[in-house]
Amino acid sequence: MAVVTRLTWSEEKSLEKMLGNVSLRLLYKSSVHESDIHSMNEKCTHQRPTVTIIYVGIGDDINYISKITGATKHRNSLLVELRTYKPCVDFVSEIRILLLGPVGSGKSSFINSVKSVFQGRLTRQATVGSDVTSITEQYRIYPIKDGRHGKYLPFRLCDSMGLHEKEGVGLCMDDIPYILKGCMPDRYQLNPSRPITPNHPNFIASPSLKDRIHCVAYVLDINSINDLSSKMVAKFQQIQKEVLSYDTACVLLLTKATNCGEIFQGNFSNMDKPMTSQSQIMDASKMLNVPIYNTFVVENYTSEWELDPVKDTQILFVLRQMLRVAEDFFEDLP
Ligand SMILES: Nc1nc2c(ncn2[C@@H]2O[C@H](COP(=O)(O)OP(=O)(O)OP(=O)(O)O)[C@@H](O)[C@H]2O)c(=O)[nH]1
Ligand SMILES: [Mg+2]
Repeated sequence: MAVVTRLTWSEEKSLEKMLGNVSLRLLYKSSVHESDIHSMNEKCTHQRPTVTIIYVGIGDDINYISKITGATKHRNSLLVELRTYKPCVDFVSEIRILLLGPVGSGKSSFINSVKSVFQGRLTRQATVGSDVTSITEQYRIYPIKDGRHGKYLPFRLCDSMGLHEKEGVGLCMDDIPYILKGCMPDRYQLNPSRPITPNHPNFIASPSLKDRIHCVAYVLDINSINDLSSKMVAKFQQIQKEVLSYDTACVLLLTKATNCGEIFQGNFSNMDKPMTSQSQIMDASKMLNVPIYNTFVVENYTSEWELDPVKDTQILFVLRQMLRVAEDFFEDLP
């Protein structure tokens, strides 16, 4: 087969013009030469500067490209909004969001996901894993940095030990009011059977409004909603009463969704494999008594190497909604 370019004469000329009036010569064509990166390298190294042209097919590829382009635009506008975000009241410099949920529901992974989007690369600062008891054993208040050398953004994500249906395992229920009020210091070593006391040397005795939790996110694995034991549901109800008594805003975050992009666009059709459905989301919202408009789905970064604009968009959208819900809390203050 002849080694001739697929570019039309005018495409070739405009490419040459774009590159600074150079003259192009075809060195390698994957349909003629061996179609692997090594043979391409062999043909093209020790040559003058080279240009690689990749043709994408029509159909699925076009849909994929338009999906990624749309998501990238949306992601970038959410990033701009969150980078310039300021709490609506002067007396609170930053919003604190607490993640509460069963062991292994994806709380720490969500924090890593948010941090990653702002860093522009995947970071795994919060320890993540799978065990019957919680992997997270310290109470952590994570700041979010805009880029590796950027400023800190005015919101923090608070990570805690996972809840467990058994007493004496997982986050101690008596710790929750102290966390909500802002008495618990960063890096406090949680003890499932012994709550923090005001005698602890780092106990924050007189927390101000800025130290307290402004929004609680109940985090649940969407695939295990129907497996929640009655004891766990009872624990949630107890926590919700507590949260309500402090007038703290709350949202429900459903993790491990499988088709976030589609859900995000309100597209629940065209599902040829078992995927997260609208009814799963509605069941979870009813079970925890959190309105559907404050119920969000997310697919955290877990084993990926690179960021994905569709995932980024979903993660930033959820974060933006959490901040909006927290702002409603301030509006309601006496
Ligand atoms: N597929 C998938 N896996 C997830 C997602 N989020 C978390 N995981 C996985 O679920 C497991 C638990 O995640 P963690 O982030 O450690 O959960 P956690 O709620 O912090 O758990 P504890 O600290 O033990 O209470 C890990 O193996 C994660 O990789 C998600 O959205 N999708
Ligand atoms: Mg954790």
